[in-house]
Amino acid sequence: MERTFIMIKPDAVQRKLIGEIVQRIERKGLKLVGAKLMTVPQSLAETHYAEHKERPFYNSLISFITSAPVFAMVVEGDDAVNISRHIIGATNPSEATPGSIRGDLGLTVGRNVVHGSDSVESAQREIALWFNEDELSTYTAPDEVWIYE
Ligand code: DAT
Ligand code: MG
Repeated sequence: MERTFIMIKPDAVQRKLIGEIVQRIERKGLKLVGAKLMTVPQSLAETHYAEHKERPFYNSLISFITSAPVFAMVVEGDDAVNISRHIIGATNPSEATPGSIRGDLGLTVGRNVVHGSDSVESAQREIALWFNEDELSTYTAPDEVWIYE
């Protein structure tokens, strides 16, 4: 079973969208195995977004992500990385398909509601960065026989 890292960004936490977003993830059939509300330390934000260090939006991205609490999650399911990226939608909400989280809930790229790991390798890196092993739960949910063949 695959795991991915999803983070509800400060804009969506302030807009009281945690429940709406978690509901979409759960209704898809994905399973929460870790979750926490936290204010992001500068060093964690910089490590998380290290690949964007040279981009013009990097400084505003770091100050945004550290400006107010985020809701960090680890989500598990078959093809969880790919499916999560699909339900999150394109990076720019103006291009995100209606029905996706960004397509329905966001308007601008600098306030695009949610983060999701972009590959299995990124997911492994980000999960290890954001969560300790003892913050993650391994369990079987009773509806799984109706979600998986
Ligand atoms: P994603 O979050 O879809 O993986 P990304 O990794 O390319 O997208 O960029 C990380 C975040 O940086 C993105 O969620 C919002 C911000 N960002 C990306 N491109 C941007 C741009 N052109 N202007 C402003 N912010 C941008
Ligand atoms: Mg990315």
